[in-house]
Amino acid sequence: FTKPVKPLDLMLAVDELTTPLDDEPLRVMVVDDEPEVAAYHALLLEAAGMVVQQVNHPAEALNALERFSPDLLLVDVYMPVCSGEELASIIRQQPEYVGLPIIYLSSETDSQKQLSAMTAGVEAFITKPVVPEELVSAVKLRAERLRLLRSLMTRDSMTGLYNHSSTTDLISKALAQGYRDNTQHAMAMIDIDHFKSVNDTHGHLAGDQVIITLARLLKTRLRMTDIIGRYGGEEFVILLKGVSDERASELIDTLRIDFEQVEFHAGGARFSCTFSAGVSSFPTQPSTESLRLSADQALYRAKHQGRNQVVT
Ligand code: GH3
Ligand code: MG
Ligand code: MG
Ligand code: MG
Repeated sequence: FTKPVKPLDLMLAVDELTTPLDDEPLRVMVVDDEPEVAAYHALLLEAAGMVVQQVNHPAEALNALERFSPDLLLVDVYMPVCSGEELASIIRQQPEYVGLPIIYLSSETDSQKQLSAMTAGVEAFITKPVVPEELVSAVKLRAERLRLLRSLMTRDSMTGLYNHSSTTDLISKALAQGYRDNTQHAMAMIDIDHFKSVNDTHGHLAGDQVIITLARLLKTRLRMTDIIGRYGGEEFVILLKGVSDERASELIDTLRIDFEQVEFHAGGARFSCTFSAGVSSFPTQPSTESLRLSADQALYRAKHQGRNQVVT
């Protein structure tokens, strides 16, 4: 939390922010009835930097999917209990796995059988024994494509932060977990002050730069596990996990002071900006909606009392 950030660094690091792909290793689930074969394929993929989960019984595949949440599924076609084809069509019936890439491993070269597997929702075939580079590149290509698609759907393209709907989804999930673990969380709602006049005076591009810079500040100074979303145009919602509202207010206040000191440049002019914030806490506020409402009311008071302040 106390990582110091020089204002200039904030301005220069924008490229990093707008890259939607994260550096988390790709996750692959290998389903094969033969443990040695699964282990060999896992080894090849792990050597290429991926995280692999092996499953030897198709019946375990669905549960394992939910726990492991892979970016790709590598399935052996011929398994005694249930064929890879059957498994693929069961998985494809679950809405959350509609887009999950599935690659078939098979010694089958019969094109008719391959076609019927394709109909079950399989994306690609790899013939056994695999050529290691072929396996790795086929897996990588499709898993990365899914990552990109997912991030396009959940991230705001200008700042790389979560967009409105994924912010709400993630917060709701965090609250459900919060009930199970009996933990407290705080929500902060941040809104840039007099932003219309920034646009009017310095232009829309300068306004964008301010938004990107604030996003960058939030991303570098908050924890990886905190949920940071661009909720609206110049409005941000943050879920600070495991902290009280007092602690959250202190933290957001240090960010407020840092942001106030950033000097922006536009067409020869120099200017600075401020933000106001409202903070609410869970489980005092028991739902995403009531947290948001309470933070919004606090934000309203912060604006009303003169802006550039954090109110709980
Ligand atoms: P207040 O202190 O009360 O928040 O005043 P404000 O001027 O910031 O008021 P308000 O929140 O209503 O205005 C937000 C403005 O932000 C209006 C809109 O034109 C501008 N805006 C929204 N999204 C963007 C964006 O992506 N880029 C730029 N440059 N401006 C944006
Ligand atoms: Mg087999
Ligand atoms: Mg606003
Ligand atoms: Mg505003």
